[in-house]
Amino acid sequence: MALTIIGDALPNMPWQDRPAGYEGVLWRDTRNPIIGWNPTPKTARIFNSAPVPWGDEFIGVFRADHKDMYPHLHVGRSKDAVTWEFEDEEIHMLDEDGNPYDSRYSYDPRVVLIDGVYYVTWCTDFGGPALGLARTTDFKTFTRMENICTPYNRNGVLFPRKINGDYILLTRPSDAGHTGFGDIFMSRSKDLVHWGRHRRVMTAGPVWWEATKIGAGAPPIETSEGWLLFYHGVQNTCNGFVYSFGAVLLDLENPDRVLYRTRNYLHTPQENYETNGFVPNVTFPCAALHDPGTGRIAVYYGAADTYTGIVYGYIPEIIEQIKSDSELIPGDGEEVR
Ligand code: BMA
Repeated sequence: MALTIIGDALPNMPWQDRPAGYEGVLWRDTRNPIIGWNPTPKTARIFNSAPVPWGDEFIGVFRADHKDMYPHLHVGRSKDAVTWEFEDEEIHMLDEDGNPYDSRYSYDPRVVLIDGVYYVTWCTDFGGPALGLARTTDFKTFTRMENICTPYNRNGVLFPRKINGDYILLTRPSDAGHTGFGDIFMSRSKDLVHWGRHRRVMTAGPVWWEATKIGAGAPPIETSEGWLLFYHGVQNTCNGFVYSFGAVLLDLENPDRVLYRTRNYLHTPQENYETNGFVPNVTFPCAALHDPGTGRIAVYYGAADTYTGIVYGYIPEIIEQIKSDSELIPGDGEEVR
């Protein structure tokens, strides 16, 4: 049966063909890193970020670490999703009553469009890292909603549509520091305020590249084979954490069930801008652009907590790779409460 990929046509998404002789299903943009050091006067590094289509162009919410090292969220705009212009001033949010509601720090945003509204999830300071939620329709005014959860949690990723009347969210409970553990969980909500029916979706390990902890990456992409989710996996080495990424297919109706899971990573730090920087050996996906007609996908990832890179691939090939290289681990495919 032919694969169906859901989503709006995006023929203007960035693209480069697979390099001759390259066998992997994800290949790097030759212009990587597309964002380098000191991208604006106030900011030192922009990485772990979330572009989305915006009319014929692109817009996004970007993680920018300032020169006092605090991370904040900034708006960026681009005609081609490769060359970006950023606002030097961070996003200042308002609460539902129109009062200022900023966070001491904000990082690792994900953006998803649901029923005409863009929702931003990110790691916010709530007496410790927790998940924040805001909505916007114009990327000028951001209305901050109730925080999704209490500390400690990171990597909040919303699905792009409700399933059986529920908003669906992936999270990764953590600790206050650099967290030496972590599984991916799922919660449901009718109103984006009250979350419940929590389930464990995936556990870390035992394969070494993802043995220490895992976290959801880009918002899942709906296909007839299941929800395609890119996620990061961390290995602890004698030289510190190494962040790679892989992918899974989740059940369409019950996305807490893993159908297939790559045994081998799909991407790992290898190029200089991935292995050297503020935090070496980190590749951290937070967004993907895709064009259903051609099956093309561009995954955006932070590199070494310093740069932003893009890798390209074809969704049908990635799905084939996930299925042919799949190894489920205990709990995958079952309902885990
Ligand atoms: C995680 C998050 C990410 C970061 C990664 C590697 O815990 O803080 O923002 O990219 O560590 O430093």
